[in-house]
Amino acid sequence: NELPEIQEFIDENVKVEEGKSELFGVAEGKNVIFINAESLQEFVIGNTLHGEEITPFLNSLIKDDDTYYFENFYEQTGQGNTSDSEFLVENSLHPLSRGAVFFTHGGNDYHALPGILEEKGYTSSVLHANNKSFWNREQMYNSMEFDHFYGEESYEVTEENSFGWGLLDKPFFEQSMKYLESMEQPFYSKFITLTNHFPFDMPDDETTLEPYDSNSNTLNKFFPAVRYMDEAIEEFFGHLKETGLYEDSVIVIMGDHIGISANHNKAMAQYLDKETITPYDQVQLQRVPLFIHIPGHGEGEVVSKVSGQIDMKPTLMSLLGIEEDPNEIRFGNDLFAEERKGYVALRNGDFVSEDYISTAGVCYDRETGEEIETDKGDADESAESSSGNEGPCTSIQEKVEKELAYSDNLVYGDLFRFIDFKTEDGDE
Ligand code: GP9
Repeated sequence: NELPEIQEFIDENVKVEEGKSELFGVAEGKNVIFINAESLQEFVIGNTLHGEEITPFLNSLIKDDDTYYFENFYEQTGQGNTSDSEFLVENSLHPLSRGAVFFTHGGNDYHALPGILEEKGYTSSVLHANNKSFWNREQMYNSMEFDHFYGEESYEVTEENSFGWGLLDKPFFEQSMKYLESMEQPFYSKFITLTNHFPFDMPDDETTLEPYDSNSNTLNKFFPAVRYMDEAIEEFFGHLKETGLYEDSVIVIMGDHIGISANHNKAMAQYLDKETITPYDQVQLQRVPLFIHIPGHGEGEVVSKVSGQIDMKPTLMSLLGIEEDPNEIRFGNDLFAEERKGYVALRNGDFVSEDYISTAGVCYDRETGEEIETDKGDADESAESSSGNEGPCTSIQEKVEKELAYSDNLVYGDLFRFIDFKTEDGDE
């Protein structure tokens, strides 16, 4: 039975002296509107193309006192793309190193956010204008105890309002309002956007930013598609304000995974005005935006600490004032807590800590991108370092490997079956 060992690792390395953050309960009883922003990467935020802001609305949101914006927030997905990001958010567990956990372990027991929120009187739903069976969502949403799933058939999709992957995001948000308005409150609703999806094709009459000019058609088209997403989210905020739902809700906007792969590095280097995209840059490009917008809060700021998608579940629980079960298994932290584990493990075994970035076994200074020389085991140093090859990344790397392995074992062994959550079944 590996569970005690996993619990011990979590107590010592993840929960540490976390305590309650000052923001615990600040959004108690509020609705949570979570926008899973398809392929939205951090490098476009605050940036320009042809002298124009790419994301004017999101940029204005950063300046809004009601917004916490996390500028060093990393996506941690594997081959399951969007579904992996959902898995990370709902469970604070890692997706798998191969395949998509939504497909391979959709029938497991989990202790996911929707089920926890249900015990606090929340109704949960997913809204996504795509085929319900894609990524085996139907089964996995049941396992994670979502109450409702509004898929493609819940929307009126016509030739005029769809393109590429299907219903465009603006009519998607507009048509979703009737479901949101009729939902029992408080609710937790996740909106998964679709238009800003590879290959980033857009109808001409919806394009308000000219494409980029490089050898990558994909990167070129990415910018106008991102601009459309920015406009769609702005319109959605407008709908929320018109219906009065805005004041009673916390609105989270999170990029789900990268949109531009390393295959487009030449064009990416051209856009970012770099000679080349180094392995260090590649990790930094795994940053996706995270906005936590709390209307009326007034104390928002730009947060620079290192964070990741695995932190969303404990963060949302804390904001909503939900006490954690003593047996809670999670690999993320409340983003507003003082003490945190201090690193973000990426699915391929790379990691980012406050001071270092490690990729393919090479350790870099996170601020400067300079490679850090490791001790190659000089005779002189053998008294201090018995193992040789030790550098500042070594001890974190060991934790990262353990964390990923423990998370995998929980999923492969369906180990949540064996955990007695005290808050379930009216035990408390
Ligand atoms: C499909 C949408 C996109 O339903 O969620 O998924 P992706 O291909 O990005 O994983």
